[in-house]
Amino acid sequence: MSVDLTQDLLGTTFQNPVLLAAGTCGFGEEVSEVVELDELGGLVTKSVTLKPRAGNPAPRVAEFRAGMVNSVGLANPGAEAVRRDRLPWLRDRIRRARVLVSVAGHTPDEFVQVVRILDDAEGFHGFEINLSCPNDTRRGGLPFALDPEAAARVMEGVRMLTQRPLVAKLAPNTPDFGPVIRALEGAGADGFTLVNTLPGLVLDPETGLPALGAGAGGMSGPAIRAVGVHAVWSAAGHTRLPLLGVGGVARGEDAAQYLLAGASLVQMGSASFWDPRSAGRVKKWLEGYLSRRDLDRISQIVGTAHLQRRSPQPPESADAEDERVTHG
Ligand code: RRO
Repeated sequence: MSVDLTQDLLGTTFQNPVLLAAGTCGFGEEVSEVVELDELGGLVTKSVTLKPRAGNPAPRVAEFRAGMVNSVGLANPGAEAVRRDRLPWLRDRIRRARVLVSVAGHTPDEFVQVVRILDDAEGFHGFEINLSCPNDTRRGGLPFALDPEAAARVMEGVRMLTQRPLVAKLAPNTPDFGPVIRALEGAGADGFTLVNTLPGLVLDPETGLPALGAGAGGMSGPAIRAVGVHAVWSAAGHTRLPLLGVGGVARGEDAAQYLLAGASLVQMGSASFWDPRSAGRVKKWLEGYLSRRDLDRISQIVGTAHLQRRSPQPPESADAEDERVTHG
């Protein structure tokens, strides 16, 4: 039986729900030798700032058993160069995958200026507004996503400039997604990506120094999957706007968790660094998953975990007891 992996959201159709996450595929061209980009649902570019940024000192990534940390420091060529040198490649080479351009800045005005420069260019569908970079401390305070009022100022500014879909990328380290989701929805967001990396530190016990040149960084990979799935699950209780899940998706089973929790799309980051073909495998696994369940459309599973929530019950059988111990 053939199954339908398409997802309709953000004013377009994604041919399947598997995207490459911001910061893991450059502007597409960098990975085009090893990834069949037009087979993906889409990709999100490296975050673009107003001026070029050189980024942080090396090493910029370090692995550990359950994932990796990065502190790239927003290295990118700046908005004018992205418009001139990068978007034309995407316009000419990408037909079926949908492209979101990630936008970052130190101030609401920087986001506005980036969107102003890029908005009428070709080669992309919408913007992912990165309100949650953990490695950009120049603002001196919290990432925008942890300050609902500041986040809303960014969103209001960019909303006034563009008709394109605006997806806000949120931070994982918040006790409650409600306030920031309400603020951003009120300011005109069209959807949410959950989650960016979680602040983390890896030390080298031999040198006593951080493994990353910049010190601390953002943690990603399998270690944050349950954090991301929980974030999507919580966000689904606060909004009916579409959700994009990201964090530790390496296999089809991981993507399925995000979809069941309420994500319409998933993004892959660290896993596609480690194996560029992993996105293709996730897609294939999802097809088999639907067939095994006699379902014909991927949209049928989105958010269904909320319908099936088990009410807590005391164990009645030996099996139930086993289960409780296993998960305890
Ligand atoms: O460039 C980075 O260091 C970076 C960014 Br903009 C981000 O959003 N998340 C991350 O883990 N690293």
